[in-house]
Amino acid sequence: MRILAKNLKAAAERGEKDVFICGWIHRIRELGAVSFIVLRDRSGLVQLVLDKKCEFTLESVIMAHGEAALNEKAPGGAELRVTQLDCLSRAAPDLPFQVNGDVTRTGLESILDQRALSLRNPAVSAIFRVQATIIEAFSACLRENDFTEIKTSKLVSGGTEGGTNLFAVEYFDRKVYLAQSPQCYKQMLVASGLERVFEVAPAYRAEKHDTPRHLNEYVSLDLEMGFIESEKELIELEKEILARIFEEVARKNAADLELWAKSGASVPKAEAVFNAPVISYEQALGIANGESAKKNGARIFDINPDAERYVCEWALRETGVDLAFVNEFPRRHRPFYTYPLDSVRTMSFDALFRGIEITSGGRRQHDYAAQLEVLPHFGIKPESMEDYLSIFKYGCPPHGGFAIGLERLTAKILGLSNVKEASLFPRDRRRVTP
Ligand code: AMO
Repeated sequence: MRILAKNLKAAAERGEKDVFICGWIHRIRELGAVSFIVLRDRSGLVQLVLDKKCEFTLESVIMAHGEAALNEKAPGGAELRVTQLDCLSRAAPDLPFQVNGDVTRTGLESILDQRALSLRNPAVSAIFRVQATIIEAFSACLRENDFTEIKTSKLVSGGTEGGTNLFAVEYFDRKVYLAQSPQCYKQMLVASGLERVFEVAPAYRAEKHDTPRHLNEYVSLDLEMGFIESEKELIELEKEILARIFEEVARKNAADLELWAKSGASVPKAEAVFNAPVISYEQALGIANGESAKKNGARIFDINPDAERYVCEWALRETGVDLAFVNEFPRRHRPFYTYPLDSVRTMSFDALFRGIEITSGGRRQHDYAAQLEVLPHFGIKPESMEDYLSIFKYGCPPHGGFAIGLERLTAKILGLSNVKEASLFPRDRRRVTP
């Protein structure tokens, strides 16, 4: 039976004489009459020793039989002394991407243009193993808290997060749009009686700018829950979720974090997450201006990317974790569905992690009359949102929720400099392939 690279050492310790292993040729080194082949499979790298020249090209898919032997110098502490080597699929010799190279020295465009090959690089695939753990931990934590997983349509009739950034889609004889978020649907499903829901799905933003923090299609980790009084309960829930995600990544992805160690890959400890500061928008502005003044920086009037960075630097210094929750955003900065705290402030929050906003959320307006009154101030005609509004008309509990950007969280855990690296097939203004 086929064994994986990571299990070869155990096979060697058991003295197994006929081991069978399959994978891609990652590297070949010839030393006199002996070839050392590094084979790569989904579990990692392993050394094969062949007592002749290797006639196959890099990235060919091979199948090897042989004897497992301990060797401290080999990756993983063992090697396979090959008795039979077969090629399952021969790779053309003109590889357009150096799969076994150092991707931190490779240009982003080349990594993305050659996605099918760049994903074979262990550091690149590590990004998506970490991402899978994030999704799994997010979902597991919510299921344990009695949330129901939902999947909502991505074809919608209008915007939710500020009307302009929408991709139009031809839909038979009319125009519809790609959903900017599942906002209205998740609220509807709370009101439907499910009470607690979560969704992991793509969200679309037709933003024209090209920045290291924006994608036109990103994965949103969304949740919504009924019967809350304020955003503070949501912040506590997000701390629980983040602590769980970090714990699981530390446990399951230690080797993947190691591959990005030079970029600063790490996860905060759970205790640190629970101690992360919660500060108001006004306090955050004060902190950001204080930090900016120390560096002779410009005055900051809003929680912009500079402010996000400064607040995280401050949080790291003060509490040992570069995570902070900023609440009580002014009305003018939040969408129509946000619940007011008073005439100026709202029960909303952002989570800032390692210098970037990873989450937005808050309590929602659930009062029908109040929501009707607010809509025109956002340039929205109530008639255009009848389905959504009917949830408030016919009995909706106080509720709220938030969304975490998957790629931003992944990038910040691993120390990636551009969020596109954390998207399998990123979409930006120019890129729609591969
Ligand atoms: P918001 O628009 O702030 O809120 O998005 C929530 C989180 O999603 C991520 N994000 C993005 N990531 C990459 N590229 C983008 N263009 C992009 N836009 C957003 C960020 C951000 O913090 N409906 C609300 C959430 C809620 O209140 O429940 C919403 O979508 O990490």
